[in-house]
Amino acid sequence: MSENVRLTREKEIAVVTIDNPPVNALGPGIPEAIQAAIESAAADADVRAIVVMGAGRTFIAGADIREFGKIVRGEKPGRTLLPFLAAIEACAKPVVMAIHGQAFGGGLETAMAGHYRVIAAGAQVGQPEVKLGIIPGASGTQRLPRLAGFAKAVEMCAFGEPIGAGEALAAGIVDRIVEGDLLAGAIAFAREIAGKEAPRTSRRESKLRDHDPAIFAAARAQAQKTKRGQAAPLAAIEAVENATRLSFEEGCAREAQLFRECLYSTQCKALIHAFFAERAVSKIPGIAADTPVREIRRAAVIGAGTMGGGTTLNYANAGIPVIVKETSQEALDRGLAIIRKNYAGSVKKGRLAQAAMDERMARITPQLSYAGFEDADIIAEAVFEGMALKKQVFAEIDAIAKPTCILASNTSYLDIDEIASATGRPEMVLGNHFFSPANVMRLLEIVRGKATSAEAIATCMALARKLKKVGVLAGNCRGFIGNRMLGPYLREAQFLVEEGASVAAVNQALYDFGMAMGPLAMSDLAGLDVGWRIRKEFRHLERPGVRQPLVADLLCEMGRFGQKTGRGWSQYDENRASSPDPETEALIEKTARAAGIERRDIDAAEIVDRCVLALINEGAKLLDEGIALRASDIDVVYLNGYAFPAWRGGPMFHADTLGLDRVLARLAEFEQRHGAEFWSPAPLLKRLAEGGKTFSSFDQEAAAAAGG
Ligand code: 3H9
Repeated sequence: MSENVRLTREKEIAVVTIDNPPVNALGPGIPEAIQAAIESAAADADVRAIVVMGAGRTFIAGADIREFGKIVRGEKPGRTLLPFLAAIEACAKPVVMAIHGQAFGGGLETAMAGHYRVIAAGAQVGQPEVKLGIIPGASGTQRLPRLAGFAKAVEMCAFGEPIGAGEALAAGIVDRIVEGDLLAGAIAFAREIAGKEAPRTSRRESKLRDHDPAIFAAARAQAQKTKRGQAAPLAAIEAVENATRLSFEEGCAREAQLFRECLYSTQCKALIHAFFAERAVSKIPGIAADTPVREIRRAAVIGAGTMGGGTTLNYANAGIPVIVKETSQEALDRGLAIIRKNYAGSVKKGRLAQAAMDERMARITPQLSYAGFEDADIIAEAVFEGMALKKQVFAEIDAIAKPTCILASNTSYLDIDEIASATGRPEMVLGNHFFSPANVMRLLEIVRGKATSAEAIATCMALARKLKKVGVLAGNCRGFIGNRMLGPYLREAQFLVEEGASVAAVNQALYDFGMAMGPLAMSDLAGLDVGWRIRKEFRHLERPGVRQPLVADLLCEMGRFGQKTGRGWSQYDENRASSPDPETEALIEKTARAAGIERRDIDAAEIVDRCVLALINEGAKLLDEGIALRASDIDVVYLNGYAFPAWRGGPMFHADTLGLDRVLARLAEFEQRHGAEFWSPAPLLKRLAEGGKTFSSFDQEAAAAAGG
């Protein structure tokens, strides 16, 4: 048949097996080969029904995403899957799709073109295209409402979350769940239906009758809220809604049009970049894919504060027994109460079963001593951010931990090598920097010290996956990748208010850019005392005569730590709703005038450029210094740790979108107006811009040089 599609026989049932690793994507030639196999089986007089399934880990993960960029760049012609799907549906013999792993995107569209679907108990189906900035482009928005009704179809196409086998059965998307051997179950099912008239999804009408307009209005409202700034979810809703008034063929034609509009958008390019960036992070030059990885069976966490508690939750959620240690019973009780409250909240919202909460709580051992630490495979330190304390803790755990135990610090700024110097095993010491709230944010920065072993890094990368995080390797410097870049970003936000922008205007401009919240709102949420403590730690490094933000320290001295004290950059009511704080605004103005800072009107475009270009310029310096391995790693950090808008692809991809020559020109303007100290362009950025290159081309060249 074809290298990637096999046709075999189980007596009167033909079996078509798609074998296109890693995920059976519908790359070039695959749909054609599937169609040829089905047609050949149909032409065989001895065949009564046909089963289609995937080899390996999944059914079909969708269209081949790598092809989209080539189509948009004009390197390949665009193609439609509609004739392929129509041919499956038109098959004279019943076609049973047997789903395991995932039937996603074009995979689910293929499954729905079959006459029946059976599914393995643990499998998922979904139309995740919106996560890539597109919509289902091969009849998904028309077939899904016909099988599952409008409410389910809108939910799946506009928000992209997959559903499990049970939900798919209840919705009418699949016909049977197979427990045990899927192929055997699919063949048994095929024997049952052989000879019966095969239902065609495109001709089903019953579920189309119930089209309450409220479904679409509610979905649009939800998309404006949870997918703010994104075009694809709204296009997906429109495409599904078309099925209320257009024929199947007309609906598909309009869907194809909307699909194309999305495909050629910058948002799609950015989201596809984000997809591959997330998968590139684990490829680390110099660390072979087969580097031995230690299994983390037991963990211990030191500190039950915000980060320690979140880290403890991460381990317990991943099924890893975890000890959490504090220095006083009161702190321990407080930490445990927050953990319990967190789980109870999930139970109340129906996201977690009570039994699962009990199981997770049972994995957590709270205590005041180091008892049991000798059995831990990883010890995660999450004590206050101070070098002296960290070194003391590391010396203590070094004395107790087994030789193979990884010693991880959750420090967000401090020198990993200096921390490691307190131990006799610097090769086992690294940073595991979670982002607050640690049980929610997906980012885990894995910070490599100069002695950290490949094995410790590989183990933490694997651990990140187990904890359902994205692990990104960072070099050792003050703030690593994320927080080092955050420094200039927050600095500019503060300079802008000193120069005359209001706190609300700065927050609003960045919110409108797509950030989950503005920079000063974020500082208020994190707690202004956190930065205050860090500034004190590093005060000796401040250079005399260099401009420093003036107001944050004053707010802290007044006990205004942000949301937790009700006042900070803004003021907060008991429901944490913010409003401008006239006293803070007056303090900013008075302080700025006293320092001789000229006050002026500043528009939103300048606010965004000052903050975002500061971020980008620092990112370029990190790349040049080798702190970040790839520009795309920086994007992954900002998308998963700082809620940078995914549809902009991350700060470095955004810079490429703006054009590095334009970025460079704007940096030069700022340099002239605000001085070279903060605005001299990173040498790498300058080199790339002057060479007509991009951060993406920099990554590609680096990968090629590393042989990847
Ligand atoms: C679509 O279908 C549009 C349609 O409407 C039709 C339009 C005409 N293509 O994630 P993993 C690669 S749009 C190409 O690490 P996991 C991935 O890059 C598509 N490559 O594994 C990685 O490569 P590498 C809609 C793909 O087990 C390797 O496979 N579908 C594709 O954690 C393993 O991936 C989606 O959006 C693809 N479609 O998760 C599904 N998918 O090893 C996207 C994966 O070189 N995929 N790769 O780094 C996923 O959600 C996950 O990959 C999946 C497996 C759950 C399938």
